[in-house]
Amino acid sequence: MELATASKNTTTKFYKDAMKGLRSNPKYLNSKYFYDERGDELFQQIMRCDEYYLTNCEMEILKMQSPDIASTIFASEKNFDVVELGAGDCSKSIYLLRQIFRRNKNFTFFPVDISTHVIDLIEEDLPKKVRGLNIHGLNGEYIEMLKQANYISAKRKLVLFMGSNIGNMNHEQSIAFCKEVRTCLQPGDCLLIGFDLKKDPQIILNAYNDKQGVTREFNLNLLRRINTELNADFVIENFKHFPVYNPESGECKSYLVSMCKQKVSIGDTEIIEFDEYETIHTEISVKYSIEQINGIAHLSGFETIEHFYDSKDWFVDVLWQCR
Ligand code: AVJ
Repeated sequence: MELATASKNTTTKFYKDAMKGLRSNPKYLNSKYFYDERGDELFQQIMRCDEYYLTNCEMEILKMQSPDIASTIFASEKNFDVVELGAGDCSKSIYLLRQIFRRNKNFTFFPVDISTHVIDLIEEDLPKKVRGLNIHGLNGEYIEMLKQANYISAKRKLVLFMGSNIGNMNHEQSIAFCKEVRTCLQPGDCLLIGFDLKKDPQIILNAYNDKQGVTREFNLNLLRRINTELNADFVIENFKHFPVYNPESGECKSYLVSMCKQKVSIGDTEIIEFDEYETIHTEISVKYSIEQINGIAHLSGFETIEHFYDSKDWFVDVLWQCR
């Protein structure tokens, strides 16, 4: 009974958000809705694409430098719980979790994810990989679930926000978000954030336009999801996946371009009209300079403790501490 109500509410929020975006000019859809079961699967596939360097870079950082990262954190704080925002499959964070577990067996790991499916997988899988680890999965929005973790446990917190998930916010949103995270934390608490760095613009563009077309499928899947969950009739073939990267702003934006004049019906009552070549903006993935990253730390009330880079200097995990 409770489950049925919950899933109905999600659909309603999805409907409202989708309608708001599609009625706007220019049209947009929120990228958090990419991640239904098929979307999770496609993102897993993206992470295995040669062009999608982000995962490999951050994996290298966590594999090689987790002992350093853990020691740096333990230098100031010994008894904390770990909250991972957008935990995904934990394939990177597991290296750090193992190092933390070696130093303190009593902490609780709170993986947070927007996808129920992902949380179920973690709760089943992770105990097999780190035996004895306390896990408490939280399915929902980042800030709400961070508050939930604080409500469940009064311990000091290490918050992980990896994988360049922060890239899905524009500059203002990312500052507002870091400030909000800060208000949920106490002086001394830590935050480890993964930022994708500015680099050869072609390398960045290719990462969002892989040859196999997985990212294309991922982008188009959003329309498929609207078709099934919101009873719409998007003709998928009428839309083109089109990413652009602006090396000045560091913004990589993905669009779905309507390749003809068309009408789409959503639910029982709504009709959305598209002109030929009208766009739907579906995702932003921001790339940063170190100066910009340090600026965000300062503006949102954190002190920079250390930068952990991959060997190509393409990606950075920064450790911040609450002032
Ligand atoms: C999971 C948000 C980090 O923006 O790079 C990958 C999602 N979109 N390819 C990113 C994504 C298209 C990804 N993040």
